Amino acid sequence: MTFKSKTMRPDLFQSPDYYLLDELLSDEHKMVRDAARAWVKKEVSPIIEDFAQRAEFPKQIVKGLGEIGGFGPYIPVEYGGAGLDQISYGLIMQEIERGDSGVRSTSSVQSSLVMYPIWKYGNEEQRMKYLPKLATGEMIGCFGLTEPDYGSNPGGMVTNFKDMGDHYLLNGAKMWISNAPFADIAVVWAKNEEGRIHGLIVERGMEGFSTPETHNKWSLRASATGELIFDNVKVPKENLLPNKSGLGAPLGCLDSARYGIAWGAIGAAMDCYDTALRYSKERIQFDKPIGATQLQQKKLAEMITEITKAQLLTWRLGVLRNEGKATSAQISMAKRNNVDMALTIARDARQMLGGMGITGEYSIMRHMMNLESVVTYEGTHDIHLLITGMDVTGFPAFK
Ligand code: TGC
Ligand code: FAD
Repeated sequence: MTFKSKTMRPDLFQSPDYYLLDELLSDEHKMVRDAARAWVKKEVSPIIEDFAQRAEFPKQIVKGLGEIGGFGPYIPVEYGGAGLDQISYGLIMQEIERGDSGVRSTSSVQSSLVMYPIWKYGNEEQRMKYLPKLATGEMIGCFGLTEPDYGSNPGGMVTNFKDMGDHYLLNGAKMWISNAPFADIAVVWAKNEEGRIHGLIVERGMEGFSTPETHNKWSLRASATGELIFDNVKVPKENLLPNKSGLGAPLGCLDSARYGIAWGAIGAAMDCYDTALRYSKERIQFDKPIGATQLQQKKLAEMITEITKAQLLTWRLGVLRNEGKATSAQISMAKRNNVDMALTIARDARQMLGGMGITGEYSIMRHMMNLESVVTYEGTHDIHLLITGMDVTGFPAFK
């Protein structure tokens, strides 16, 4: 289906590269990034505002997301992934989120929260059964960690399973789950009878498993969010992920997703900056472009400074990830810094457009509202600060 936006302007995006970061990228990085950028311009920008306004996920982009490496960019080719390095993965997330954080959410969940645990913690049968279909988007997954009473503190979860001899019996509920309403499978974290956390693959159609949609969101409207409800669900024993258990298992997936979000947030920030910069040169007030005023230049100068700092931070983190040296705390710092940076830029950019900034004709207000979820999920802004605090002092201040 071709769908032309009734509201949004043509996508004129030009990527800022103030410190010539392109010189640090390989030809492959640039090729992957440019392909993702071209795809977003053609397939996401023209339709996304209307889908967000209608609070609908644009299902028609799923196949294309798979083709640009948006599903499992770093998963080995033998399992259907793109076999790319961590910088290519980050650049793909940057470009997708430049289009919309909700679309990047779908990509993050599928790649880092569904494919990653099946690849890392699953057995060979599970890898071969699920990964190739997830890589193309033929199958969509979701990740159930958060519960109504356990968000920042997932270790307290009450969702549980009992060993019934020939199957496991799963009970409990998950909340705020991206992709839940249409996912074919869910990677669900639950406690066994000893209170140890394990990952289980739950498939749509299993009796007692339902996924009601969460409505009335003002943020991530083009991404579907829902609950996962387990009412005596019989899960086959072969669906347990055998190779890692404990809270460290889901948190390990979050490391990969949070890293992608650190790059993604730069994309949203670049789009807001680029839009505000163009507008400031065209909009005339008091007989001159608003970009010729000191107050608006201050905003733009601070935006490009913060984007450049975030680009450098994140590129270095990508190098450390490629070398297997990045720590969870380093990832937390980048996620926290970059999302906060993007949110501040979105708010300033929106003001620079005056009244036009609140309309769907420009992407800024949608980015701004989306980023209110991004600053909350995958660990809130404050939780990531506490992770950094714990890392530098050695004292956990959560409890
Ligand atoms: P704590 O005692 O510190 O740790 C428990 C075990 O986990 C290990 N660990 C990690 N392992 C891998 N990666 C990490 N980032 C890890 N952080 C900790 C740790 O070493 C320990 O291992 P072991 O072997 O000693 O048992 O755990 P805690 O209960 O004190 O909690 C720590 C805290 C608060 C940092 C953690 O729970 C946390 O990160 N909370 C935030 C929750 C969160 O981020 N939820 C995200 C849900 S998924 C989501 O939002 C998807 S949005 C998707 C989208 O649309 O993009
Ligand atoms: P709470 O944990 O109740 O936090 C409330 C406030 O208290 C926050 O400001 C927090 O920073 C603060 N706080 C908490 N503990 C402390 C402390 N010790 N010290 C100081 N301050 C503290 N989860 C999934 O499992 N899968 C998904 O796919 C998923 N997708 C999501 C999609 C959206 C759109 C949203 C909004 C959320 C999603 N989440 C998902 C859930 C998300 O990870 C949680 O919302 C997040 O971890 C915060 O949990 P909470 O909402 O329960 O807030």
